Amino acid sequence: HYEAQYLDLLARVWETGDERRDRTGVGTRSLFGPTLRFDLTDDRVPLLTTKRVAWKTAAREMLWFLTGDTNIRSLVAQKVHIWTDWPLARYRRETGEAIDRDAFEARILTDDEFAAAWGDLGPVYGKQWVDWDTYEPAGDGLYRRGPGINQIAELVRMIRQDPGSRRLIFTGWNVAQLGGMALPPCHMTYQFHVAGGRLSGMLWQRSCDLGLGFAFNAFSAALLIRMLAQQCDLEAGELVWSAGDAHVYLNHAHLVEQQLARTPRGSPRLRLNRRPDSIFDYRIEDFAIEAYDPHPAIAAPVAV
Ligand code: UFP
Repeated sequence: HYEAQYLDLLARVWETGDERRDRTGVGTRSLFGPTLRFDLTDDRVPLLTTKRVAWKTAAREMLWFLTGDTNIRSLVAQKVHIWTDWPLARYRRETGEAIDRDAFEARILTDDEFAAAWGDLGPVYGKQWVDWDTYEPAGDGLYRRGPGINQIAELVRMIRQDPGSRRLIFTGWNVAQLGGMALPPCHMTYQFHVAGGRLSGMLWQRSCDLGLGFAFNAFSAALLIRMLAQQCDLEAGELVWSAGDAHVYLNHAHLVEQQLARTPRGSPRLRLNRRPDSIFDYRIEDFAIEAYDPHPAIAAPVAV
């Protein structure tokens, strides 16, 4: 079963990983440099079955990336709460106000100025993916803004025109802008490869929370490969997932124990219901998951 490699990694990190303090103060066990491979042919998708994964949330986030939006407002409007903790923490820190999460999200939704001031995450994924800043010399050692680079549109163009290219890459790791981001990209660099009419994708994730992040990151990457393949008239091949620091948070012991005690079941399929005009025109209704019969969800705290 495709999930066995993930469960093996989870066990290996938990049992042998280096235990250390981390940026969040929670503490992790960590291993460096694992690679997992997932078959994407015949609509296969690496959706975990040893716990229910909110795949629509991940899909909505992916669509949000592709719009270039970096404000949590449109996510919150779709009841996607995965990015709220970072702006909420900043708001509490900078104002000293002990606002709760629901009240914060309600204000983000109803108050335009508040959303603009507190809902933005800085130049995170979406900004870098579709509007990477450029600068042009303007004389006297000065520079002016050039047109933004849409890495995703460029990628689609390149896959279609030169599928044998070894430069089918996009990245969120804009070194000059890392400081302004609520969180520097975790799933940071994607590379693609076409062989035998199939598009495969590799994701390099510098940092992976195996208990929470992985389920989303692997599904999202597979979804993106499927959308790109469809747009380029290719079938999907394989997802190769590689991490730098792969870790389990010390407060996820219950999650590790429960998931390792469960047996993966079934092989869900991801169907694309429609072929939109471009990579930027997908909607949530375009995606369907079939044959998904997972074990129950497992709640676990997110380290901010
Ligand atoms: N993290 C993921 N996947 C993501 C994401 C975050 O696993 O898509 F946005 C986790 C990894 C790490 C934390 O535990 O969030 C980011 O912290 P740091 O920047 O210190 O690596």
